[in-house]
Amino acid sequence: MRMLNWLPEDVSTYGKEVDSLFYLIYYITGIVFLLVTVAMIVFLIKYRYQEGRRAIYTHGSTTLEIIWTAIPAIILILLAFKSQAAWSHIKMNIPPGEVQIRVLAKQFNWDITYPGPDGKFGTEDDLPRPGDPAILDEIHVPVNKVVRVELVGKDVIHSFFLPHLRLKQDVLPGRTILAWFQATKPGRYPLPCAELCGIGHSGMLGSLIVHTPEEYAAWVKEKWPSTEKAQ
Ligand SMILES: [Cu+2]
Repeated sequence: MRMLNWLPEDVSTYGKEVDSLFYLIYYITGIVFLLVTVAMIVFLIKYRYQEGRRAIYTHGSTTLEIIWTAIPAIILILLAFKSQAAWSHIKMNIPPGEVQIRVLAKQFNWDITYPGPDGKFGTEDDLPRPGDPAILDEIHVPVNKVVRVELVGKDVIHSFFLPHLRLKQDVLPGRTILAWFQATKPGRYPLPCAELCGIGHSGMLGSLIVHTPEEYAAWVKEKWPSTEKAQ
């Protein structure tokens, strides 16, 4: 089964919840696909043209129809119940977050704002500072900390996608949508836009840089040199 394991590396605290659901659905559909294919090949051979055999007409079978309707319906209901817990954990109960970032999605960049050491947006220590150029397509976060992301859309619908963090969230103009993640491994991970948003969509690719605690402290010190204490 390892050969079927083609998802990107999971570096998210809730990655296993998402992956186990994905693989459950993947195996169910895979088994059904095999059964249907085998049945089709068997029927092709068994009912092929034979000299002197007459075709028969059948109205079908009510019992069989009930069975093949009921089984998928039951599977669907079980999957709905099983995915509810993950949905509620990842999408409904957004934790306050030890680190905050705001991401403005626009054609065709991720425009990042950091709240600075006070953890509040709209204050003097925000980055970028007034007059500074925008910070585009690079998000710096520490490993093992809950990161809360405020997603704001400027023009059209975009989708904030961190495949290694198992997070995908649409970003809509005129709305602030909250998301969160907690990375378990330092590294640089791609941040593509997952919603076709215009001519430059394929170039709308940022990076998430997950730092070790030491690296992150150094990064914070570089950005906010005057503050002693930083988050
Ligand atoms: Cu986009």
